[in-house]
Amino acid sequence: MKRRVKKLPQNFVWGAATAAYQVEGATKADGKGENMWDVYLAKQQKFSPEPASDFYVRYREDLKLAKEHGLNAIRLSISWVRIFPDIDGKVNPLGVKHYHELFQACHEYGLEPYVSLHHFDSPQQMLVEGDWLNHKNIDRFIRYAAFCFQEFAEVDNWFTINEPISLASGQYLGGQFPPNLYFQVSKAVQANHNMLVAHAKAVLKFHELKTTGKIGCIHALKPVYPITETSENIAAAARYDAYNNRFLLDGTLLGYYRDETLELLQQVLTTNDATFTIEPGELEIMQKAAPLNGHFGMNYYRSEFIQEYHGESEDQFNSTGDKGTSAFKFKGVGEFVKKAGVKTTDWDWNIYPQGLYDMLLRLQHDYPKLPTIYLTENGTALKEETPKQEFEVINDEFRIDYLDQHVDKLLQARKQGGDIAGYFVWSLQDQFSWANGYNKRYGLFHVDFNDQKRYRKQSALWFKELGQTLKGGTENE
Ligand code: BGP
Repeated sequence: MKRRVKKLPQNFVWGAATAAYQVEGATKADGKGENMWDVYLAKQQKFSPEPASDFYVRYREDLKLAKEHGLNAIRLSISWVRIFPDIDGKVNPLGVKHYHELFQACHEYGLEPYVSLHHFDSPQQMLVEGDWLNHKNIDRFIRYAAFCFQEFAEVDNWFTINEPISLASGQYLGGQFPPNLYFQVSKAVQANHNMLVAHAKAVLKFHELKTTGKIGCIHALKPVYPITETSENIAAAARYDAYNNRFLLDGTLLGYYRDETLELLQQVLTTNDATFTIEPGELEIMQKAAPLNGHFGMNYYRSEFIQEYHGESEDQFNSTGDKGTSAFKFKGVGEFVKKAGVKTTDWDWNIYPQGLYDMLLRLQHDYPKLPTIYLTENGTALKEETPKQEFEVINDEFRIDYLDQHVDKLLQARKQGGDIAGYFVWSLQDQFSWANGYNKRYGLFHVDFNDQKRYRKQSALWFKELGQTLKGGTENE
């Protein structure tokens, strides 16, 4: 098939992403405490976080593969409960040692670590006490963050929280994430706001401690388009956009919510009998932190097409990969619909690279003081069989085409002047997917979850080929 991207820009960060809970396994090793997923998955009895990709033990093998396939960076997250098994208690030296060794290995393999503090994995005690809805948990997060900033001086690139919107919506709208609540809109919006406050406080702490390096937040941005250009559908798109994108972007990058953002969000709140509160002093903190963001992570997988909707809310989640089984209807906000000509994955995610381009341009337009951007996650899931032969390379042409289209759009946006410094594919190796288990595979490397053998996919070779263009390469195009 024809490839669009031929060359990467010089000094481009070319990496792959992981998240602690999705790869590590070893959920009871070395004195680790319980996080909310340990408890929820044990109760749910459907998916197990063990063995995941056994990365806690096999990280060297995966880092070596990454290095051999042209990568120069990796996204990792620290598991909070490995550092503080008791959220208010003492530091666990074994957890600390593990991450020092992991970061050191990254450097040995020439992979720059980009490290998140929180990737969906709140400690269980934090969940019991209201997770991000409780301000006490923000203070606990800052204690943990401050410890990491001081301890892990070998890390230069930090992110605070991964995808507040996905966490809040999974917890309080769709109910796929613990505590599994359904369309509790007040909670969802409040949790988002509180995570932005937590992010801002962590940024201020980072600077107060004179930590070297850069810090930022990661948002999952989902462009939303009216299915047809009627005024009703345009309004539906604007409301969903305010809930999903604009509120979070304003809060992070401006440090306040623009009037129009709040007006649109208020429409969402009003129809859903919902409210949220900004505590005194929070906006000052957010405003102080906004210009101190050293970089910004954007995760992009899909766009949505929407039409107006006034019925009851409903979220049918496709966790199995049975195409066409999902539905999302948000009362007074809108209903997701499919657009003719736009292909979807088996999990019903629209494949729409143009959305990435549009969003990258919009970021530059709406947030002129935007720091350096990384595309911190992008990729597509496939169901894949484990090869019969040891050295067989899995044919994932569908994935290569997806990645090629998206990297191409990213480079086009960069050409328009965007300071877009890197790309991280989701994911490095096949991993445990929170609400989908193990058959939703994203990796450049296939993992046989029975014996933990790794197999290459063609996409890893494609990645390598482009990675090689970085050496002494000139500007793309
Ligand atoms: C992002 C998360 C990742 C990862 C990815 C794929 O939202 O940051 O942790 O899971 O999406 O999502 P899923 O595994 O649900 O398909």
